[in-house]
Amino acid sequence: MADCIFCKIGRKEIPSKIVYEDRQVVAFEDIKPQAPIHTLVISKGHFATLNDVGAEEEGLLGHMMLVAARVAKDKGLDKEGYRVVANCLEAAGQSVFHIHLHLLGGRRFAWPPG
Ligand code: DGP
Repeated sequence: MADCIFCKIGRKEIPSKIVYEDRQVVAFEDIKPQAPIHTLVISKGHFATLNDVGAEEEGLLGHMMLVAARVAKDKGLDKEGYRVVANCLEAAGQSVFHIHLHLLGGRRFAWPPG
């Protein structure tokens, strides 16, 4: 999508601190971190929300989770724990309409979430 900010980050048209990249995904640091570690994992392909991802993308979604776990391990969070979140639509707090996982760590998190 030409005007999607995360598509632009994926194409390197907008700078970001990339920590991992492969054929399907890019992981980069969140510009407005909510925890000492806050990394986003995005798909390279454009899907506005989780509602727009079909069953044929099961592999992509699984890959995004595995990349989040891999980055968590790279950042030393695998022992103390971390949270992986996907917000879908405004009521859940989605502000960028391109699917992404938030990897959050480095502090304790409340449950239930706010
Ligand atoms: P969400 O609200 O779940 O859609 O999360 C979007 C996140 O994206 C939010 O934590 C802030 C982050 N973000 C928005 N614009 C940019 C940007 O241009 N660069 C980076 N690195 N992060 C961004």
